[in-house]
Amino acid sequence: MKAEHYVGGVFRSDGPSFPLIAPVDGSELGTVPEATREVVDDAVTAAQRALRGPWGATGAEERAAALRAVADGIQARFDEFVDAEVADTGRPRDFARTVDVPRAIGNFRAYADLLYGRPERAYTTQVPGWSAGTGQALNYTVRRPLGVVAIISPWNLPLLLSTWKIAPALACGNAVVLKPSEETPSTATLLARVIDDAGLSDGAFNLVHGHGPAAAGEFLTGHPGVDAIAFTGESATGAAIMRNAADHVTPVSFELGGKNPALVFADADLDAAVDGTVRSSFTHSGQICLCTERVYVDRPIFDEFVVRLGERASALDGYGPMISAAHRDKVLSYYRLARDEGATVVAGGGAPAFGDERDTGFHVEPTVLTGLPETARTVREEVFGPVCHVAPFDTEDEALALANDSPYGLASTVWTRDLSRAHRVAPRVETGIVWVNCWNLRDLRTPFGGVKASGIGREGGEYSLDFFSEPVNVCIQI
Ligand code: NAD
Ligand code: 6OD
Repeated sequence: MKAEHYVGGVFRSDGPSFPLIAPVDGSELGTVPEATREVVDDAVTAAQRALRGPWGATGAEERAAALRAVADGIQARFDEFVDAEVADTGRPRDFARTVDVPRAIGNFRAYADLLYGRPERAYTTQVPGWSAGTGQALNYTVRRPLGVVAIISPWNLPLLLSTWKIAPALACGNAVVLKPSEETPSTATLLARVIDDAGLSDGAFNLVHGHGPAAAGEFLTGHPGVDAIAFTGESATGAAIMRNAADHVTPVSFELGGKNPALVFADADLDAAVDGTVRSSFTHSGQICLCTERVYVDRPIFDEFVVRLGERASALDGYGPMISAAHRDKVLSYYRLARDEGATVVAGGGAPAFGDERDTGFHVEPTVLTGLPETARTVREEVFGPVCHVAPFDTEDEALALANDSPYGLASTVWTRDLSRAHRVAPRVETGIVWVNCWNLRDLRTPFGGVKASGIGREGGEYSLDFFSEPVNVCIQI
């Protein structure tokens, strides 16, 4: 797969490039072009031109048809998308087949569907001389696209998370410039091919590859021609982007990091809670922003829960690698730090030796820790690997206090069979998403996002359409 920029309807790969490394075995997959400031300028200019041209004149029905054509195009090249995602990320093939690619198709279909039934003019009111001014007025609201939207996406769910923003941005009539993660450029390039084949107007969707700081990401997010930024990634990167965007007061939607808690009450279905925590801590080797890294367990079931979770973690196989050597080293440094901080390692704690080609890849063991104080860095900082720390609690209030004592607030899971407790506890957990007796069960229309350092704004369904369009009030005096 050859990574290419896609600017104003033209594929190009001029300028410098860097190697793309396969995380599964460390081999070189190819090279990726690094967008210079000129390439980024060209992409923003192409997007602006599209908005002044045919793309800017499209109606909702035409855009819905375009989104469906993109969904069909991904479906037609399903296996190529799976191959590209597996090669870039090293994830199990089944995950790409059942999650990444179907969800990308679902993102385009869902926003095409949502365009129907959404009035472009909404909420009409008659104001009988009620405020400043005289006479009666008819007010109505028109929704306008924001303009050029920069989308910056991470490596952990490359296609899923970029299409999660591209689809609603295009649905609302914006022009998009996507900069995917430098670690995972391939499905974005394939998507550009599909969009090109689907016949969207030149410049409606543009793709530039490259790094973040002092590179394509920074050039794009600080560009005066960018009207909005939708970003997914680390909280520290979000802060850097905010500073960069501040000069132009560019609006942002941020989906950021987390240190997600799970609360397991003694009245929970223990089998389900153990199963669920194995999934929530170790799916995609912990490289999903929603993964659980802190587990708080009611003291009467604490010992049994820890033993069972440890056994299950030790028995996991077929798990994928960390995305890069640098990320593997970061995760292993937290495993060492945990020991230095006094943790008991119940399972894992190092790098596996497979005795095959995977040993040159970037794998780490699924790891379960106990015994750390809440002040330990391993308990407070996002590791973004297959690791969780398990600690006991004695009361519901204590469980909530422990869960909420974090700078982050993305997602949480509550395990209980007591309906009253579920309703009592869920609204008090300070996270944007609370799952009860499940994890990562997603309806694309629900609000998705974090509180505190985990994000700004909500996306999903109407929430995305609200971010990617601007309500404009028209007031006509009667
Ligand atoms: P990252 O912040 O390092 O990079 C994300 C993107 O930002 C990449 O495309 C990168 O090139 C770009 N970037 C980096 N520095 C930049 C800068 N100064 N200006 C502009 N762009 C810049 O994140 P990552 O390592 O790719 O992803 C893992 C992180 O993402 C974790 O913290 C995880 O929790 C978070 N995440 C959050 C969500 C969510 O929905 N809340 C979803 C997925 C991942
Ligand atoms: O499922 C989604 O819509 C979504 N945004 C998931 C994010 C996962 C983070 O890694």
